[in-house]
Amino acid sequence: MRISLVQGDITLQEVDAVVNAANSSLLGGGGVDGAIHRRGGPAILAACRELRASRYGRGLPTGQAVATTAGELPARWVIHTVGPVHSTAEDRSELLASCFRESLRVADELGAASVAFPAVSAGIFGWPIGDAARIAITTVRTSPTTRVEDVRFVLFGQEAYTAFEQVLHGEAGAG
Ligand code: AR6
Repeated sequence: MRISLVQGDITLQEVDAVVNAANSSLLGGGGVDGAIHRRGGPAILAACRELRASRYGRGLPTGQAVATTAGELPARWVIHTVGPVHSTAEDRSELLASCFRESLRVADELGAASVAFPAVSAGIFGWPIGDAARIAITTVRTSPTTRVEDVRFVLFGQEAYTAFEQVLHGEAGAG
């Protein structure tokens, strides 16, 4: 598996699957979620509403992942995952790691060979970027997934890009 970093907008990535940093409602929000629904069009929201009506009446639990169409995005699927809100009272790293593992498991089920991830939980959900980068990269590196060949982290700004670069290339001080 090849892991690469891109600075830019995840909605423009030509990959099999784009991962969305969603919330449990699956009905949209700000950040990456807002951008994906805006650019992907109403088919994504329609598919999310169906998932709420069928499998996830109480919402998608934190740490889990589920796929829908990618609508008008240049991808085949959107994999929605729900990151944990950052907490100083409690270590929620395992839930954040689960987002990456579960997204890759869903990608594997779909037969997606290329997957683009955002820095899940590192925006509105308040996760410190260095920590988010360490958990994201470590989890993907140690994931037992078989068919995903290309994992691309798409980072919005220079700070996020640098944090991921430091972890990927093993430099100290990414925290
Ligand atoms: N492409 C790539 N990265 C982006 C983009 C984009 N278009 N837009 C933002 N980022 P966030 P979260 C970065 O807030 O922290 C929503 O309301 C952003 O700079 O999107 O998991 C959901 O509905 C940050 O580094 O996700 C949830 O309620 C990273 O993506 C909640 O926000 C993640 O920021 C989820 O919060």
